[in-house]
Amino acid sequence: HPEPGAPARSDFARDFLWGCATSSYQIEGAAAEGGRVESIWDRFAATPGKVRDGSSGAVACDHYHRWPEDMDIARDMGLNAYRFSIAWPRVMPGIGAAPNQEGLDFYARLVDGMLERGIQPWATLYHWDLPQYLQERGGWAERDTVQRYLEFVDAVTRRLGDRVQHWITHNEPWCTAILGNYEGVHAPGLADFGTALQVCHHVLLSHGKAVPLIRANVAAARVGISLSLHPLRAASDSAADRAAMERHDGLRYRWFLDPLHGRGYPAATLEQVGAAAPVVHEGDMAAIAVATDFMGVNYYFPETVADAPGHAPLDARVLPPPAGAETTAMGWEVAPQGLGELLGRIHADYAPQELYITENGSCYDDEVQADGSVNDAGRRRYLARHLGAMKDAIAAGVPVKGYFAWSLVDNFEWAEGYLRRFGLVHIDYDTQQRRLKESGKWYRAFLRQPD
Ligand code: GBH
Repeated sequence: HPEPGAPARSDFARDFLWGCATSSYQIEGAAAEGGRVESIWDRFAATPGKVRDGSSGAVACDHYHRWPEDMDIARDMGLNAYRFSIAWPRVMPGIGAAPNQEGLDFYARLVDGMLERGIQPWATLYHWDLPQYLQERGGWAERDTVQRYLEFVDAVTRRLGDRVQHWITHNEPWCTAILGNYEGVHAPGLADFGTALQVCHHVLLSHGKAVPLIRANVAAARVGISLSLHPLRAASDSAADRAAMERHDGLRYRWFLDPLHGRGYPAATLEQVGAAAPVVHEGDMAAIAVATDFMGVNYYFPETVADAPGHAPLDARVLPPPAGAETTAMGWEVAPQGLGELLGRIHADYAPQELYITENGSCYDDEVQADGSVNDAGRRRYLARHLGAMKDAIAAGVPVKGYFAWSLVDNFEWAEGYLRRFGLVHIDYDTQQRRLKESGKWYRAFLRQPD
């Protein structure tokens, strides 16, 4: 199935990375095996009303046991990189306890499995599964959690540093902070803006302090962070909507990118958040501004922002997609040009040496046909068009060096449970059967083109 206007692999550099991404809690299952302890997501999912279908990641894709099959699929698709995350509760069973060797062994086997298949491992160190025992002590709102994170990172990078060169300290700190601690729609399900900003500060600080630690443990380490970002539009040309967009931008984009690039928290936003501003110790901002090797960008859709007096915290509101816009089953707008806009802006504002699309993907209500095929034409087209937008961004001078589709397999979509599918590979949750969707076949064909 050719996609009209889609680029060819040969339009990209020979050493360009082509991958898929996943995260531990969303795919592993085996929640009570291998010495793993409870995470905040186990607790949150067990709380009635938090996950839409009442499900959890207890079994998920059973990747913990089925990873060889999953890595075979990744190799057969032609991926040369794979982004996964490491579950802190598998590695650190308690405060003061020694690292759990069984947990580390699992990731060592997984990484060796990738290397044997010619797949470069990209390890994310935090994709939202904080040990519950740390949440009992205040979680990320507590400064001590930074220290606990560093112990975890130390254990992991000592064990895997001889075979994993690429490390992502955090996945989407905005989600950790705001969805988890202000909107309360993700674990730990809190709803306090000051807590959320303190969480955010400690997450950024833990990133900054982890970078030199990773470099100390890993020869030729390449370290970065992945942010969830949206290009923004104002709902109208009115001064009020444009000002609302600026306020939203201050918290959604600059609150992360400015401190990571040595500019501190944006002054206007600091003023707007008032008493909710985080406690910052001397030296914190310098630690956060540590030089990294790349910026990871997770892009899904653009946001339209309107002035909304009284809409906490910043009198601004994100509107649904414009009437007539093409959307996915999540209701998210399909806007490939938004990826180009976003990349161009980051490049213009901060010029990171290298950029990677560490997530990009779409959700559709996929159904297995009688012949076993899954015809996800929408996702195939989404993928093809976003690769096209990425090609254009590179031609315009943005140093994008790799692309990871979200996701390798359907998985536990957080508060949406198993109702939402993002995989290039379909999972039958009754049988755990894997089936390459049409989108996955398209990606495979794209990757098999002569480069
Ligand atoms: C990613 O987050 C995650 O890293 C990944 O684990 C997840 O499975 C994947 O996307 C698909 O969702 O949430 O109502 O406030 C994407 C994060 C989703 C963050 C949309 C902002 C805005 C709407 N973004 N979200 S809402």
